Amino acid sequence: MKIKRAELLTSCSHPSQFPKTGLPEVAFLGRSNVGKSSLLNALVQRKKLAHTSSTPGKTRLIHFFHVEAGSDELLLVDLPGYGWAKVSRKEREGWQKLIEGYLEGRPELRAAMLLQDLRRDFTEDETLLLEWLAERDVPSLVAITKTDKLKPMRRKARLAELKKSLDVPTAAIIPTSSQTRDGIDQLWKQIHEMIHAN
Ligand SMILES: Nc1nc2c(ncn2[C@@H]2O[C@H](COP(=O)(O)OP(=O)(O)OP(=O)(O)O)[C@@H](O)[C@H]2O)c(=O)[nH]1
Ligand SMILES: [Mg+2]
Repeated sequence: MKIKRAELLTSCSHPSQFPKTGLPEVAFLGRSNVGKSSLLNALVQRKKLAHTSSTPGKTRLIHFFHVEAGSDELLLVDLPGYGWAKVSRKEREGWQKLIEGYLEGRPELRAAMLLQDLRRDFTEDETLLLEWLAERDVPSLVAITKTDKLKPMRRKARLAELKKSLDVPTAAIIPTSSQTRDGIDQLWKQIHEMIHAN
């Protein structure tokens, strides 16, 4: 994929700040530390565009990235991760409101990409989120992250387990690694299809 543009458009702490470009948007959702910001960087071939950290909870605002990839122009939206215990309840509720405010009131949203670490099992957080999206007619896909962390045999077995365990509808389940770029081309293909579906 030829990336012609990848830049931070704006970072928002409140829905009133969300940009009004009218461009199609693809959002990155998932547990803290699952690799959302890293996968976004891998997609746009920029190591440090979205800030990543080994400390969970790095992304606290909604970051909108303006991207031109091949013939597509879109916004990739990096959302704060959920499930991070080390913040106050008040702060956590604030993020939740921000994320829901985005997901509920965003006609530009064409697809939600839910990330899941290959080494962890799906929890209710993921299945409820996928159901919630389906109820609102937001197409979703699951990106399994950090495939480089397991050896090929184990990787294959884990993937099969995860696929089998997920019984909610989603467009695709794609194994990825931000480190080896496993699955990146396939993700772009899915994104392209989703932003052009009506
Ligand atoms: N080995 C490996 N490590 C990864 C991969 N993707 C992310 N990581 C590491 O996982 C940690 C978290 O990555 P982030 O991209 O910051 O995760 P995030 O989901 O954006 O986290 P929050 O912003 O806290 O929600 C970092 O230390 C990354 O280097 C991957 O594909 N392979
Ligand atoms: Mg992040």
